[in-house]
Amino acid sequence: MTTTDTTHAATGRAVEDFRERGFVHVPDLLTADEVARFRAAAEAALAARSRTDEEFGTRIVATTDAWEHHPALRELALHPRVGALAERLAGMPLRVWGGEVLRKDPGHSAPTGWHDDLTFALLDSRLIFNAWIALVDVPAERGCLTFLPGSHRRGGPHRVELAEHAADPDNYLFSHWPELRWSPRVTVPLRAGDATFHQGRTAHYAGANTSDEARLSFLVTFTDADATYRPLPGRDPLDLRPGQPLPEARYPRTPRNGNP
Ligand SMILES: O=C(O)CCC(=O)C(=O)O
Repeated sequence: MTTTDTTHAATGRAVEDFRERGFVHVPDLLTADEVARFRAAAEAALAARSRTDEEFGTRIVATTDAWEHHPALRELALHPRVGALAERLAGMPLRVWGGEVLRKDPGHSAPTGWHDDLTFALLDSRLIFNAWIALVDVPAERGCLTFLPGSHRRGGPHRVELAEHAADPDNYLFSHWPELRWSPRVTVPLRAGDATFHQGRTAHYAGANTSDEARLSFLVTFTDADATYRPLPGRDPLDLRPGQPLPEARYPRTPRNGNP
């Protein structure tokens, strides 16, 4: 399998989709060999240490800081092909802010409710976004992501308080921005090795896994290089001061693969 030519992909529709629609589907981001290797690393990382999300009710099984503890997953989070594409989509210098394995088990999962990632982001940033990389085929019934195109451009506050989400986890976006309920929804099934990139303000959702195989993905979170730490009420997990720039040693600039 050939991988996406990031130069080609990111100079045309991909950049436009990411900026105008708030998300983009990138086929063949990883080769088949890479998928096999990173999938094995992802399974090993989950077996070593994982937790099941009960807070948001998604029952996603996730790692904690996997990209910092597992060399192969660090390689994926800092993959030059992924980083170069991310910078072209963003049009600005970036840092890697996180890299985690996510698994939704068949028969024991729930939908990931409608949300935007900014609500939970521990950053003041010009741009924060996720690359959701499929490590197995993820058709709709396995719980791929669904987006509201253009929702990142909605008016109103840039982000709402975390308490709004806590008060009404599945509906807080629609309560605050009622027009979103009537937006077209775009569901993006992924083949193993494909990815979607979505902005932190883009409303999205994922279905439960109703298939008979696990949904396995790797999530890389990027932020603009000048972002600063911003704890949220009741959530201040990092050894950083509010307003502190992100330390390069822990949150490195995205490597690039030679693309200008
Ligand atoms: O994988 C999921 O179900 C949710 C992922 C998500 O919300 C995200 O990548 O921002």
